[in-house]
Formats: sequence, structure tokens, C-alpha cells
Amino acid sequence: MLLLCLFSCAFALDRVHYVRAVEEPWSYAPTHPDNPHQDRPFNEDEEVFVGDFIGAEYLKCRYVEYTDDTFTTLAPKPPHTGLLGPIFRAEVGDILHVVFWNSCTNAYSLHPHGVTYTKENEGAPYLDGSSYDGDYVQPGEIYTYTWQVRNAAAPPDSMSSRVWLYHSHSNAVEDENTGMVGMFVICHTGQMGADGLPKDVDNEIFALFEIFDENMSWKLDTMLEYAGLTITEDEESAFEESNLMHSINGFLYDSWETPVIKEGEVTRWYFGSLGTEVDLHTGSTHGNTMMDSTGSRRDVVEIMPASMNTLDMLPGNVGKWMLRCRVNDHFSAGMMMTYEVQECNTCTKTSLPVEDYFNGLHETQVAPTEDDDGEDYFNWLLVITILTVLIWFGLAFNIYKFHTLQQKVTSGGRYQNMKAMVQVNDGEDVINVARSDNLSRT
Ligand SMILES: [Cu+2]
Repeated sequence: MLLLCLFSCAFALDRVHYVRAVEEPWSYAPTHPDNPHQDRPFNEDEEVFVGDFIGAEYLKCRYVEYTDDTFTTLAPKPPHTGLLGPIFRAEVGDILHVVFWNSCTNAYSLHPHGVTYTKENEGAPYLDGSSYDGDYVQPGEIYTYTWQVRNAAAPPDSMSSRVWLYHSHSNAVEDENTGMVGMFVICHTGQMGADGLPKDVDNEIFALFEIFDENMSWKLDTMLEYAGLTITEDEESAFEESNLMHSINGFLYDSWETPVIKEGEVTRWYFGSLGTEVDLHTGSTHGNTMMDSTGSRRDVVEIMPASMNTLDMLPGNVGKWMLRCRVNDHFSAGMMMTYEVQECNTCTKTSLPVEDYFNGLHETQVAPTEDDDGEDYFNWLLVITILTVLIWFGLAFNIYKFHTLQQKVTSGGRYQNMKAMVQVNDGEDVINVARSDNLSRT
């Protein structure tokens, strides 16, 4: 036990992230007025979300990571993650510290899922009025959150990593819709590579399906003022509709920087959502299927508010494919992106464990061989033969019994006395007949 502790403790790390809440414009469709997916101007239906009223660009507050406590150099982040905050990474056994500087104009917090925290590090006030440090980090303040990465946050045994969500929870509804959301990855102990990715994974793609409701943003009034807009009563409904941004990572209509992966490379997909009752999504990948932690193949994954899903893809189908929500209304409103699979024969980093996993499952799904079919046929033949013999045996026995009965009825004996009993019931002395019955048996 001591040796085990020494071993695991020796590799456990304190991982520190420097995150600033930054208020700045964010465009859900940076190529507006051109639709990048179809290489044409956005049409009238699409303009509802990217052109009407406020348009595609909104004032947001979001988490931005820096490399150190000077908060001067931005930390790198995959471009396709867009509006999401930084991707924190840790292994089971580690401790995560997030130094959070709120330079926005509202109070915010950092509330994580999965990892273990004290009340001071939960970042979420309760409706009973209780409140702790870290629930509201006021504008201009810095607060450090500390979270333990225990087994409670571990991936399933069949995978080296899994995704968790974090978001501001000071005023959860307004904070999330203002843009304070992110994802982080937890690996099993010893499974994170030097590049931060799980050792058995070549690529990662993150996808947060969320309808950002800008009507609920802290910044709505500021945006209206900035745009010089006054919404009349007749316009209210159309205005509210135009502020529902059906996005993946804060992008509409394939306006993210398309992630490129290689044929044969293991790609881990991390899905999630936040939001409300309209955030019932079915995230779907065209062209290539994925496998979940139970070994089930999927090309659609159910995504609910605050749900998280981790799946693997071993792409064998080269091309540019859609990543989209299968809910028709969401798809029409822009909830679709693309990912690209390029040819490659030699660029797989590791991938063998997962590749074996895929192939292993395939073997269990192959059709029965001819030999298997022959064995099944023989078994059925045997069952039918045994049943036929039993039926014939039963029939022969009953014929024999009937024949014997006929003989006894003809020659008297007990059955003759029974016949007498019936006659007795017609009026004779029952006792005498019963005695006569007993006598006939001796
Ligand atoms: Cu959807």
C-alpha cells in the first residue's frame, strides 16, 4: 500500500491555469455576409440569425487563458473550440488550480463538473442564501480555485480520457448565455502524453451544442444601445428569435476553422451542452461512425443540457463531412459544421490499443460460418426426432389402454361394478353396491 501510494504520489501534479474573464465582441458568423459552407451570400432565412437586428456579432464575456501570472501571453487553444474557454487537462490524482481574474463588468465564477471541491471552490451560490468565497468573483478581483481530481472524475475503464464541463454559476442562466462556458479533459493516471493528449489518441475535437440565448445575456442592453436599436412591440417576437444562436462552440453555418484529421488516426470526440429545454440535440457525424465507451457504434449521440459524451472515431472514409444537429429546426438555424478526413498511411501516432478495440468488436459481429449453420440444422433435426418418437409412444400407449378397457368392460370385474353403481343411484342401496365393489377387488 505504501509502495502504491509512493508510486502514484510521485506522478501526481499540481497543475496551474491562469484564466481571465474578458469582455469583447464575438461573431457567430465571421464570414458574414458570405455563407462559408455554400460559398454564397446568406439567404433570407439565414439572415434572421446572422443579419437581422443585432446581427451575428454580440458582446460576450468569456474565459481566456494566459501562460503565466503576468497575464500577458495568450495560451494556445485549438481554433475550432471558438467561444469555449481553455481546455484544462489533468490526470486522476492531480490537483487543478485556476487563478481567475475577472475583468468583465459582472460578477462571475468558475464551477466545474466531476472534480472534487470544497464549498469555497464550488463557485455556485445556493438558493438557501448560503454563499462562500468563490461564488461571486467581482469585477477586477482575482480568486484561485482548487479542485482535486479523484477517481470520481475518472474516465470509464475502456477509455483513457473523458470530458467534463465548467461554467460560471454566480447567476447561471445569464452567465452561460453571456459566454462563460468551457470543457476540460481528465485522463487516467499515466495516460496523458507530453503533448497533453491522451497517449492512445491522435486528435481531439470538442463540440459544445448550445443555443446561446442572447435575450438572456447580461450584455443585451449594452448591445442595443451600441447598435442604436429600439425594439417596438410588433418587432419583439422577431427580435427574440434573431437572438437565438444555434451554435456549435459559438459558430453558425460551418463558420468554424474545419478540424482536419487523417485517415486511420484515432480521433476522440468530446460532446457537451448547456442551456435549457430547447437544448435537446442529436450530434451527428456524417461519413464516419464513432464508438462509445460501451463499444456501441454511433453516428448520432444524444446531447442534453449539461450532458457530456466522449466517443472515438477511427476514420476510414476520406472527405469533408458534416458535423450537425439532427434536430431539423436547429440544423436550419445554423447548427452544422464540417470536419475533414485526409488520406494518410503512415502518420498514426499510436492508436493500436483503440484500433484493436475496434477490430475486436468487429470480430464479434461477423455472420455465422457455414459450419455454424450445419450444427444448428443438426440440433433442430435431433429435437424434431425426439418429439416425434415421444408423440408416437404416447399414442401407442393410449391405444393399448383403450383396448384393455374394452376387454375389462366385456369380462366384468371392477368396471362391471361401476356400471352397477350407476344403476344403484337410480334407486338401489348404495352401500350394498359399494360392498360388492370391494369384494370384486379381492
Ligand atoms: Cu440541436
